[in-house]
Amino acid sequence: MTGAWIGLGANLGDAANTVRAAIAALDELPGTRLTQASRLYATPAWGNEDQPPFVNAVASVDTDLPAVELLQAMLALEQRFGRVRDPAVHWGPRALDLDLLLFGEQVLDLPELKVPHPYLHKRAFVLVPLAEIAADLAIPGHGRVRDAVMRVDACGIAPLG
Ligand code: PH2
Ligand code: MG
Ligand code: MG
Repeated sequence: MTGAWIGLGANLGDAANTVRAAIAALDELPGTRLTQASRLYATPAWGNEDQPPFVNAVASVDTDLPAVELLQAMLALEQRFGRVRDPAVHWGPRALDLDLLLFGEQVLDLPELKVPHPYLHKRAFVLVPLAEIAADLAIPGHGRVRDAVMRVDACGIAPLG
């Protein structure tokens, strides 16, 4: 059994409802139990800024799945919630994005999966919800979440009212 941390994001369609439903769906994955979920946050688009704001959240699960199988199950969930990938647009708008942020204390560098997520420590839209539920959590190579969140610009990020 491994404790894993998953970032959720959406900025197409009814993003808040999609993120809520996706959090619930994590609990239905094989061998997997939802353990915690942050509130939902409205966040300005980061990286590719020319798109609508996002709804973001972070959840944790306990899972019997190996990391790559959990990732595959997450990608299948994205599709179920209407994700269409446009290879021409990097970091473009999406109906649902599920990112595997941390998988226990494992460090993985596979073609299809890097853990910790390579941008985790740079993204306020992940660190703010993560700090809400796991401020003491260590990010391998980057210290604790509570310290990492102080180093990013959280301007414009607010819990959904
Ligand atoms: N996801 C991205 C790129 N930019 N910005 C916000 N606010 N939230 C996201 O989830 C997000 C983003 C690529 O996955
Ligand atoms: Mg992402
Ligand atoms: Mg993704």
